[in-house]
Amino acid sequence: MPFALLTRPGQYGAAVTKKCAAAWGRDEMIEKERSFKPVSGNVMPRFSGIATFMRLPHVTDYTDVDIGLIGVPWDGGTTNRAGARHGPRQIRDLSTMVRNVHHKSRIKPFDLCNCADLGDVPVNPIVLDDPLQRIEDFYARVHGAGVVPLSAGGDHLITLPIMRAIAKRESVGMVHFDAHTDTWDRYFGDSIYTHGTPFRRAIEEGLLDPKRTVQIGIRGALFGNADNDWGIQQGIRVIEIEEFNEMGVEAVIAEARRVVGQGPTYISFDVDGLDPVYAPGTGTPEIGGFTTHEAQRMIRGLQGLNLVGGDVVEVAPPFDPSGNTALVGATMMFEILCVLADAVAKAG
Ligand SMILES: [Mn+2]
Repeated sequence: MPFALLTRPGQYGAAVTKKCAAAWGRDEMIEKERSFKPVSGNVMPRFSGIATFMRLPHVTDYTDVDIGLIGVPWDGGTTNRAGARHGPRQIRDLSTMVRNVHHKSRIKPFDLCNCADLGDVPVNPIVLDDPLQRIEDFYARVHGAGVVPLSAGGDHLITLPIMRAIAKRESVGMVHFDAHTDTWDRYFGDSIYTHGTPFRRAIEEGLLDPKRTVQIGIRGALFGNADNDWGIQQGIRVIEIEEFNEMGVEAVIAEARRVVGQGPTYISFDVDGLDPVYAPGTGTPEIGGFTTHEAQRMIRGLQGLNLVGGDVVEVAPPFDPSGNTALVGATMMFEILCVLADAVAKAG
């Protein structure tokens, strides 16, 4: 095994559970089956232990895993302010704030599905082609094992090799939260792989169905009109922030659901879709974005869709000494996890 096993399913087992239940009488303590469950903050304090996503067991054997939480610490596609390579580690740290039950939907993702931290993709920070292949290979193994991926980037280019691994046989639709369309063509002459181009490449490669894609929160100055017009010409439903504000959250949810329909759908959440007052720690901030709570409501509104994976990208800790952007990223991962676990459980 390439990695040490940090925590094992069932490591904090029935004996500990019963003892703690007797001491505190808490409901979550008397669950019989602790495999693939987060370590309770009432067994091991939330600030302690080795940080994994949402305090889940870290596994390298994917047997019995339904949803895999994966870090992709790579920002080699970044065209301006690098730093998202540091995202997964700080998101793991801040994800210890997450608990087990969604307060609004009452979804219990860790009861619905076996969730685990599958670790980080062992990327190469020096070059471009090699890490794209490494990411694709990692996700091909995950997908081949029947595990649904929920990822933490990394810059937005990571979504392209993820789609290469999971959407080869059947293209996916996408609900895409972002300030930018990421369907631009090329940078610096002939560079076709950057964090501003993943979805043009994914459409060209037949991985992403533009007619089942909705982009929400788009804004910011362009290099040229073609930056945004190309995607619209392909059939993408682009909801710029001005239209978002005119429509309101409920109408945007209805429109997103109409666009993606019941086909397989991926959720991609770029934290720069949020206003930078909520997420300053990102490489390409654009003012005038949606709020954290609007984002939470929109993700919750995707419950019941045929969801096949998701990611939260562009958290760049060096630009946010407070760490709040990573907390936002971790919380958006939990929001996505809840609707994803609901979908995976119903798909059986
Ligand atoms: Mn993006």
